[in-house]
Amino acid sequence: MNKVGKFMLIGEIEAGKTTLLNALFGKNEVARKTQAIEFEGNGMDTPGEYFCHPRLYAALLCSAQDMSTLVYVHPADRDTCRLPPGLLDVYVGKNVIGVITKTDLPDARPDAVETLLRENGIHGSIFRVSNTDSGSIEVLREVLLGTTTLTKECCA
Ligand SMILES: Nc1nc2c(ncn2[C@@H]2O[C@H](COP(=O)(O)OP(=O)(O)O)[C@@H](O)[C@H]2O)c(=O)[nH]1
Ligand SMILES: [Mg+2]
Repeated sequence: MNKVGKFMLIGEIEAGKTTLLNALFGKNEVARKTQAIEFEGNGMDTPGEYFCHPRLYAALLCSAQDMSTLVYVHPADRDTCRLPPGLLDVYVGKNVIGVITKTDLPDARPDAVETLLRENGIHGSIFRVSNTDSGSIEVLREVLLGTTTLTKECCA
């Protein structure tokens, strides 16, 4: 069993990372474009660029060093995944979980996205959220901000 501890949100630009972090911490502000790493409580937000450009992977991995949990964020309406194979498995012993955002969109396909995430190496729990559904945020808040312990399947 692994504690969530500090967690880091990673994923492509516009995946909904900043909106999610704000919602988790009850901040009602509209997400600005994330230009640098930002902290909120035990959570870390990262710019999508870190994830999209191979030359910036080092920055991402460096920031991930102190984190116990890596949270890969992917929108429900995007059916491609640019997660570089093995990137999240670099550190042994971290929890690697997935969050599918924007499930409220009319063209959301969360089942297909969940399959995509599994194919791309997200072995741990996968949560589905929408910022229009406070219940979905509450479930994730319990996991990331609460005292829940993740099961072994979440460990890379
Ligand atoms: N419909 C919908 N839009 C969302 C949701 N979460 C985020 N967005 C929108 O998606 C866009 C990108 O969000 P942002 O949090 O900045 O993404 P980031 O680049 O991953 O940090 C913004 O216009 C958000 O308002 C959601 O659950 N549903
Ligand atoms: Mg952002």
